[in-house]
Amino acid sequence: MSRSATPPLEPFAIRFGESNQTLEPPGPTLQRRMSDLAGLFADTGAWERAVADGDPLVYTVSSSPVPETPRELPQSITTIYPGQTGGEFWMTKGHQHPDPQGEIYLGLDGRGGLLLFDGERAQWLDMAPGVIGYIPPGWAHRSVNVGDEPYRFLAVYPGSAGHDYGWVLEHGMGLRARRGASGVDLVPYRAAEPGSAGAPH
Ligand code: S6P
Ligand code: ZN
Repeated sequence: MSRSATPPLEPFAIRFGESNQTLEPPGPTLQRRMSDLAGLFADTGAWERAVADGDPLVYTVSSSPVPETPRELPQSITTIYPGQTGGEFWMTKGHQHPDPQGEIYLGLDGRGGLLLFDGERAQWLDMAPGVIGYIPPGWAHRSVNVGDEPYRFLAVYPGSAGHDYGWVLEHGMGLRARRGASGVDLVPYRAAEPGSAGAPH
């Protein structure tokens, strides 16, 4: 049976797990380490050093069992750990949805930012517990932890939307979020520097 022919789920309740870290019942979970973020931080040398120095866990995504199939409405909790690489705050890879549809993020814990880019315009939304960030169709999105504690949010998105990570590697996100003297400095996007092997990542 093809995925699109899968019948819709039956109704069921989904609850936040302990400390908002998971959804219960749980679905798939993924972990992104520094080595998974090749080509995303502007300072490639700092990124290479961080990979060599323990390859830290940067973020996790814990989903409910609702599948990424047409007409379903999957959800996940992303936890981004605090840190900076080359002065740039730790962040998600960022992606476009190939089938452009809206998405919402609800801030749960910590302090973050939602960076949106439509290929020409960049927007930054401050995220905190209780704030809903709306992602309109066609805007690439990346989340950033700008605090000293884990930043955690719930995402709810259409199951048919898909995920395109190559678009962000090619086009960037319009801005970069760096730690500044008084908090967050949003600076114009520049591509990642070539790596120590001389080739761009
Ligand atoms: C899915 C939604 C989030 C992200 C998650 C990780 O559409 O936007 O669940 O997948 O925050 O970010 P990324 O860019 O690695 O998928
Ligand atoms: Zn998304």
